[in-house]
Amino acid sequence: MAQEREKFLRQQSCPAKFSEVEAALGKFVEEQRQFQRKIVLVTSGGTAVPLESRTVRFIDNFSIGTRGASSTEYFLQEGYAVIFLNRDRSLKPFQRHFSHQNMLDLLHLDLETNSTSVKKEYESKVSRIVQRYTKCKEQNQLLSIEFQTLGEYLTYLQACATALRPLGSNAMLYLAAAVSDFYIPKEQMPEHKIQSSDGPIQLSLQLVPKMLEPLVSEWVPEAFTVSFKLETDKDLLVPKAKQALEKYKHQMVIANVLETRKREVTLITSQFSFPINLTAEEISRGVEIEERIVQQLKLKHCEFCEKNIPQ
Ligand code: 9Z3
Repeated sequence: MAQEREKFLRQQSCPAKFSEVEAALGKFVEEQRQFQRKIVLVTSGGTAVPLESRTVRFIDNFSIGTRGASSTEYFLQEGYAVIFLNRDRSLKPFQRHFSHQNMLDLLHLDLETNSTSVKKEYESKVSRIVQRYTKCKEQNQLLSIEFQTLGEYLTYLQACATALRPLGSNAMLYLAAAVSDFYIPKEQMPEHKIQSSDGPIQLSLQLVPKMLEPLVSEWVPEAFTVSFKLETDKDLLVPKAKQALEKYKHQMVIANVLETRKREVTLITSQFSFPINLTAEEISRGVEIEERIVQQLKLKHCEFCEKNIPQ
């Protein structure tokens, strides 16, 4: 198993910006340690699996990174520094509130002076978001790292986890990215674009080695690690989540079903199962389930730190 994992990681080409990212990570972690801030690594979005070396096509998944981007905002609000390892073109913290389309709806044009301003009814919401964003920038609380492919994601995941190691129990990992279970090994991948004139294609995908195992046992063993379990069959969800917890021996699995993930999740540890459900009224008021998740995690992480004095 360990050999397979190492082979897989070795096979991945080093992301173009790897050295730059590694240096930024080291600097960020050191700065946050000086401020005695806890750091959470939030992973977010889907991982693309290339079909060709010079990639035109890839296999992707549904995730647009709502969970990761919104959780990041709530972690920042709770005083954490955040390393946001996210898929390119997925949702970003703060920016997500201003999609291209709703930007125009937010603005009022004064025809006399030809100037624009935020419409009255949106003023308080917009200023709240801008205030939080400004505070997080001023305090240098957020480091964003982008990936596109599965290989880039796993390479950066290892680098981020390793950089967090000196923090001991003050580090949290919140693994919300939707990680592909299947990939095409380099030696089986055509270099050039697959030609449709060659007829239908048959793909043979290999299993991606599970990186949660070395992450928990080697890369960052003292951290508070939270993974997500996603299923479409709700009867499988809790047993699978418990299985993952037993297998990888980390601190928590957050179980969610694809269709209901924005209103229902269950936090599962070796001691308890804690459901979080939003009511229809809360949803209509714009409450986000990530706010509740982050509140619970902050408490659990504090208890964890008290039991495991950081270095
Ligand atoms: C999740 O389960 C996330 O909650 C979602 C968030 C991807 C559903 P969105 O980006 O969705 O807000 O649209 N993430 C983890 C999914 C995953 O790949 N889990 C693996 C598994 O279930 C284990 S690490 O086997």
